[in-house]
Amino acid sequence: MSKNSRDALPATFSPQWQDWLASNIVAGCIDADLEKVMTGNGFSAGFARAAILVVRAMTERVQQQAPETLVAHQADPFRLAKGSVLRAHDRDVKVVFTLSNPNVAVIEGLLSEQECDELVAASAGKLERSLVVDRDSGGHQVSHVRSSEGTHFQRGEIPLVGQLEKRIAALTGFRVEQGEPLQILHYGVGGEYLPHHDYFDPKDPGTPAVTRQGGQRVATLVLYLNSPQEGGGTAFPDLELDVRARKGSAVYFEYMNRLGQLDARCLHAGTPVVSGEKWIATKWIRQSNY
Ligand SMILES: O=C(O)CCC(=O)C(=O)O
Repeated sequence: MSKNSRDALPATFSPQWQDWLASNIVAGCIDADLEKVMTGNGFSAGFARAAILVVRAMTERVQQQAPETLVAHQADPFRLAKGSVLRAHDRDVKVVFTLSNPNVAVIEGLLSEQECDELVAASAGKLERSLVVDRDSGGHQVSHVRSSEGTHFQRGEIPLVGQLEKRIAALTGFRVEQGEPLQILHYGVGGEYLPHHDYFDPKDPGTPAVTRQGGQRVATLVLYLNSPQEGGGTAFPDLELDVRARKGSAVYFEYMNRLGQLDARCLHAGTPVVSGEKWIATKWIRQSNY
């Protein structure tokens, strides 16, 4: 068999699926789980096995021949520079803090005060207790880890959400379609979200189910819709970083690099609200269209 034919991918295997496969292989997923997701998305088992074989062979060859390209957490150059004022679709925003490796940025003025109030008002009547992903089944459940209530807006569900999604896409470089529905959260006094990762652990049995649509999560933007009186920031214990919640500002962080490696240092927590209340909007971004 010639070198080229050994590495040939099935003709109808899209670049998005190739990226999804390569990044999950690098992240340690086993063939049976990958095949399950692919067959669940309409590929035949034979096609899935062939694609997995080819992409695994290519990925492993890169790992052997160019290990320096696979150094854990090697960040891509960050697009956001501290101090810069950027045009985010229809609004100027200011980057007030950045960290590279992992890429983290704090951005001021992503929403105006009036826009924050509008999102809160549109959410207030439909809040429900927040859930977390069950790591075994991929389903959702109530947990003490997360004492907030929340709701979601589908992409573009109301004009303001559509506008915000375009701003986030302009800033992050990810497509609007890669975003999950916008989550709105409300925490009362004592409310918090204990330290967690937003990505799905490749070793968890429930992960293939939650990554079937859109692949792994790659980045998060947490936008503060009010300024709590005391407490209620976002803490990154491994980065020794505490972000203060300020109305209209956001913290953005990336935890998957181009090679599909996940960065555990993006562990983060919503710290307890000491007085007042806290409102945020969270946008989780996936590897491919969600
Ligand atoms: O409440 C916060 O500041 C963080 C929220 C969060 O971690 C999340 O929505 O994933």
